[in-house]
Amino acid sequence: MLRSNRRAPERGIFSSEEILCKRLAIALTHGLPRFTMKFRPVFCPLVAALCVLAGCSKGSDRPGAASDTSGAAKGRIKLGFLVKQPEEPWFQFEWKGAEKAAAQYGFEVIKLGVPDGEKVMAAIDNLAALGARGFVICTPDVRLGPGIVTQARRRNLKVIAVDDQFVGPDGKFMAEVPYLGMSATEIGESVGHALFAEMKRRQWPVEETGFCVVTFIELDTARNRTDGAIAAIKAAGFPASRIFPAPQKTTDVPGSFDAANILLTQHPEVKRWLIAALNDTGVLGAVRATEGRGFAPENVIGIGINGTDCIDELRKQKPTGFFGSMLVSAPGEGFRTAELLYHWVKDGTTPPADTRTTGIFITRENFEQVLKREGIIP
Ligand code: FCA
Repeated sequence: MLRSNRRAPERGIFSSEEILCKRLAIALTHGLPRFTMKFRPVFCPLVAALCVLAGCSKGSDRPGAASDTSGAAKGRIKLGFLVKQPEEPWFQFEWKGAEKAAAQYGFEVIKLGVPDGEKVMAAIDNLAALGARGFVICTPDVRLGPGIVTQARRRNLKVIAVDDQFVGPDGKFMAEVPYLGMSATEIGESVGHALFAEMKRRQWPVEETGFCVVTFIELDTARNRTDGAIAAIKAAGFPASRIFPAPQKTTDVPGSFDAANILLTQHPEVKRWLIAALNDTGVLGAVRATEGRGFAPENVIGIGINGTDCIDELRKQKPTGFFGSMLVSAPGEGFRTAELLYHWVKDGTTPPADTRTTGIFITRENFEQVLKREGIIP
């Protein structure tokens, strides 16, 4: 699980200066969103009110929202937790972590799915109408950052960005918004190292092998991860000429399936594929594409990132081309960001500007054990 960024644990959350020291450790351990840009700065208050009245903010884990509005909850601090892809297990696990923090500290968490800019603005108004004091958000588009900050200030809500860091109008990260996310380059590098090691173990001839990198360069954390994987495998000796980027239009399984399918059509000469992407979902889509083209699982090595969106895949009785994943603690990130926000609202403690998490390599061999140990599965 996640630990304080002061104590530099084996894995977890780290301040940015601790990251370099962790790079080697990660390598050794191994063991869009819909990019809707219909950004409307003014959200009709009537819609917000109707939304509240219609109970949009009540419910369970379904994509949408959940809020404990029972009598016992009255008077408690309310905090929002907004995620871009509520259907992705990663974000559901983040919500679970936030709920754990809420139970521990006695605040209320309001969970909202925000797949596009319009929904983000609606959610902020909704939160204000419900009396919330702040929110954690993984935005559907990092360029919404300035608009989100303006709207949150107007509503007197504090904001923490999780996973996807806000980008300002100048194209630079908005350092004034506290951020917690993956140490993306390092985690990507560990994917590259692990792919190369497994390729060697299987004694694949390099001249028959291709590296399919499903990319989403619009998002910094995504680009850093796939760039990291490419840099590491090149440094290990894999030829640059056999590395093939496959840009995905949407960050879901169909998006990466389509991207990989195009690549496979372009390279019928490749007999064995290594696969990386920004996350598990990206690798899953590409693995499905190789299956559709008749590649046997033993001729495919896919390694994802997240570790939360591949549990069913790794549980399949027969191994597939999805070999493993770099697990990062989604519940830990949810817990920590919600906890930081709570302290900020309650005690005025400003969160650290930039906190990073690291990964641990899981495969069919160890995933049940590691996920249990990390509190991700019971
Ligand atoms: C991005 C990805 C998610 C997860 C998160 C940490 O938001 O889309 O799948 O990897 O970073």
